[in-house]
Amino acid sequence: MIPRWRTGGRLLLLTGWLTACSEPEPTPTPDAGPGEITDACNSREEALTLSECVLPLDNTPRQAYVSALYDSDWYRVEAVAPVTQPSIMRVRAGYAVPQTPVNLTLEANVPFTASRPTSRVNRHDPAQAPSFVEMLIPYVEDANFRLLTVRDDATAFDTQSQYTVQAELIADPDGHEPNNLPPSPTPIPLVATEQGTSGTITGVLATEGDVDVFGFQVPATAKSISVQLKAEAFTPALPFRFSYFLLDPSGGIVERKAALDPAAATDLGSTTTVSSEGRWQVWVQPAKALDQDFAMPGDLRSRYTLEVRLQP
Ligand SMILES: [Ca+2]
Ligand SMILES: [Ca+2]
Ligand SMILES: [Ca+2]
Repeated sequence: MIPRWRTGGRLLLLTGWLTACSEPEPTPTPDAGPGEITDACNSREEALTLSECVLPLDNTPRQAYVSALYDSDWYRVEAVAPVTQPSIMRVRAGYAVPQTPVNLTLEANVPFTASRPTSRVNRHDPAQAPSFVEMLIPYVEDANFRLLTVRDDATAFDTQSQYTVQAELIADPDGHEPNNLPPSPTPIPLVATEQGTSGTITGVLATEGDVDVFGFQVPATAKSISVQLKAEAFTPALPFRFSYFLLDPSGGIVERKAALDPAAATDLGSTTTVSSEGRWQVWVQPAKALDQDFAMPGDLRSRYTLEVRLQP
């Protein structure tokens, strides 16, 4: 039996959802049961073409049902004003009810990463309360990177409870984005000191699949390169461990360091003999195996400091 407060909540939410739709909806018949829930935005094509499938980037909550076997709801995220600086789409989705059989899955393509979609799943015991999932995705103009799907991770559905999905635009706290690709590294300005030549820069692994690529020029007079990557400890712990690669001018990886504990402060370092002059690179990214091509989550707090020092 459904508790009365839960039924009332569902009716209230359904009214709000119908009001939010810009297109006229068929009026439910008085005896409309859960099996007659209006379901829209069921394909990639609908998300790309129908105004009712737009999720505005102003955190307006959108409510709907995962209401049938294999129901998958598609949304197109649209900025409400021109985006003029590197920005992040923060997307949240979940159920605000005490119970649902749906393991809500939020899926999206992430720019600069492997072409298959990235997903976050709220996998929970059906008797336990569900929670929300969140993704931080770099904002790009390409509509294919602003498509989201909401579904169950298997075959469950829920005609009693609506999920909520909402998206907002926030500034990327990393001042050097986009720098995920080797052709566009962020230059580290080097300054001569008595101990040698060095440069320091900061960044944030803020988004899904974030890689921060830095470049610096190594002259023939340099004999060794020291790299140091530092970050404070975070509570709760970050969803990743920091790591860096040092690459020589040919693109070969000559150093690879990874932190061990995501809850501890990061202090990684290496000293490498210079094999050739030219532009060397440091890639800062979440630690993962070389053969793992999925996108790691980002975290808005994860500011780090990277120092490069050249010794004569
Ligand atoms: Ca649906
Ligand atoms: Ca970054
Ligand atoms: Ca980056």
